[in-house]
Amino acid sequence: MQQRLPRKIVVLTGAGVSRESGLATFRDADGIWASVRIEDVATPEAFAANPARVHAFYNARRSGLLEEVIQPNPAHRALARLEREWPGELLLVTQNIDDLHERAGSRNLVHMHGELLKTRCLACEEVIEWRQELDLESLCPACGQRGRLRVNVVWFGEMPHEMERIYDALDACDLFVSIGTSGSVYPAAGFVAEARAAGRAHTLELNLEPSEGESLFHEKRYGPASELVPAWVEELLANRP
Ligand code: BJW
Repeated sequence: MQQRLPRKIVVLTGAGVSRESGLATFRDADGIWASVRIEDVATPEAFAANPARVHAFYNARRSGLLEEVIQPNPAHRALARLEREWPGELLLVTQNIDDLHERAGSRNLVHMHGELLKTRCLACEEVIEWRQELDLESLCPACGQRGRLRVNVVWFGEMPHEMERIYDALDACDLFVSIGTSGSVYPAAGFVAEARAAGRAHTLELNLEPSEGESLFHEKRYGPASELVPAWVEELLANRP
């Protein structure tokens, strides 16, 4: 495993970590972008042109996420265990908009692409927990305006959340681990280079197959996240100081 024992770890997760919980990835053959066009649902322009279509897309994904059968898998649970038991610092950065990391017990977590179970009011900017459907008449509980709520996710062309906190952690980390992401969407795809740039971080990829940034990782393991992640966490904790 890594050359020296890390103290500060940054873990980046993508859709692959939730695949075995029953949530679709984006770019796999059976992924979301195989049946829906990005430019129809995942840009601010798409929302401006056809908000009803964008609401319908996220309403379906929200109700899917809330189905009883969708639960955290061993990869989510292993990362929560690592946060509880690791004596150093751990920041979990997820590109996922689901809440499976929280349900598994992770707390030091950044949702850089937002959260499906929250809405944001375009009139008053309030971010509110939201588990029901959104439509053109939805009322903002904070300011009382109708039709100004949007799902609190980050679309193409929008700034991901908490970037300063993420880059500070990347610049200081000893170990960067990327799990279940294709490495095709920036800025997340650039995190491995950022973590290496300070000259300190060992970099590890855990994925079903080599990602686009595969050559930038010192170490790579390929297989399902539900197997790779618990095994890696077990190994790391067995060697803890
Ligand atoms: C398994 C598995 C199992 C399967 N076990 N593994 C030209 C060059 C560079 C950049 C740009 C450019 N033109 C435009 C840009 C910027 C643009 C971008 O990156 N475009 C690219 C397409 C080129 N990015 C943006 O616009 C972002 N904002 C931005 O850049 O702001 C400016 C800025 C600059 C610098 C610093 C700071 C800010 C915003 C991006 C928003 C992305 N939004 C989405 C939708 C969110 C809401 C929603 O969910 O609907 O986020 S798109 C979608 O892709 C979603 C995901 O989070 C994201 C990443 O996907 P992910 O997670 O990697 O999924 P997949 O499907 O791609 O991969 C899954 C992987 O899992 C695969 O490898 C499988 O093999 C694996 N897997 N089963 C383990 N069981």
